[in-house]
Amino acid sequence: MENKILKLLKDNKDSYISGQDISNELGVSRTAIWKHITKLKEMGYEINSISKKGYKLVESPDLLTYEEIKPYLCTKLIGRKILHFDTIASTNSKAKEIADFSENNGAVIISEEQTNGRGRLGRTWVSPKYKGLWMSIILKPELNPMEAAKLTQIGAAAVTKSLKELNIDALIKWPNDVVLNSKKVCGILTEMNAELTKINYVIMGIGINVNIEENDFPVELSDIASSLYIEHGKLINRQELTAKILNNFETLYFEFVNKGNIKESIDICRNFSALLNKEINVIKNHQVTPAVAKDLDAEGRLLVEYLDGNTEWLISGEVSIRGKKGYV
Ligand code: BTX
Repeated sequence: MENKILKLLKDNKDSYISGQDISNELGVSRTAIWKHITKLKEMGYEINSISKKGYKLVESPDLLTYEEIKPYLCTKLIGRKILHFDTIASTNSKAKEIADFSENNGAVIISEEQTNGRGRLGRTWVSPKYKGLWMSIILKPELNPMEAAKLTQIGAAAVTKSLKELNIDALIKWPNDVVLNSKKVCGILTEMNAELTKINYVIMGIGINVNIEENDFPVELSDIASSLYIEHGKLINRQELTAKILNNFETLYFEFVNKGNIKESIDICRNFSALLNKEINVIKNHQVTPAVAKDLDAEGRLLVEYLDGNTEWLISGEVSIRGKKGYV
């Protein structure tokens, strides 16, 4: 009901709308409307109320709700349903719970804060309140499970393309990080529930350090993590960024699942790779092997050449860059 009232207020943003008109439109009592307006105010909406005139929306808070993202959104499916939370353990975990029991293809879970944000291999993802973008997209593609790893590349391409549109030149650290000035500003966690030949669902979790300030990161991350704000020097509109990512993701994702075409995504990953032609460490089962990153193929695999001249195509995995700078 709050969303319906908000929509009416936004549709009438230059004038007052009376409680009676809202009540007639939505078929609920004026007392109920007053309660919902109070709730909206608690959420941070600034709403003027004048007796005999009604209500007028003065300012909206910086929240990642569907109502606030919608003006920038031009998707058909992805993000047309957004479940917004103020605080949650992990959007990926919530998305899994939802995907287990309902259709919800293309639905997006967003939380202003995660108390147990997850990275790969059980690692932690720091997710402070109101300053990042912590979201998970529920996908139910008709793909062979072997193809699912490519979805991470599509996610990374969508993030990088969106940042370019905001004049932020980020690079992709294959397979699942986006870096800016050699520091990690985004991580992607793709999780799948599948049978041998059929995907039940994929959860694409995207975490972006948007307007985080230096002292929001724990000290142990200060050398490797940064935010768009720290590196770019300007506060970013999180609602616009979220919509851009969903818009770009949908285009690249539909191209792949409907037409089998992943070229644009791979081109973005290759053209904006933080790894290609660099000396890297390939880390497998805690074993670190120096190599050079040579190429990214049409399947999204990374070609590496080891010091003994042997080469290997990596499907996904852990790599770090050797050399002057720590993380990349
Ligand atoms: P990853 O395993 O590649 O990276 C995790 C590592 O990155 C951590 O061990 C830590 O060193 C570092 N790290 C932790 N927090 C941050 C941060 N905010 N910025 C930069 N570096 C950090 C990458 O995993 C995948 C992360 C996905 C996060 C999203 S958020 C929405 C969704 N829900 C959820 O629980 N996870 C995903």
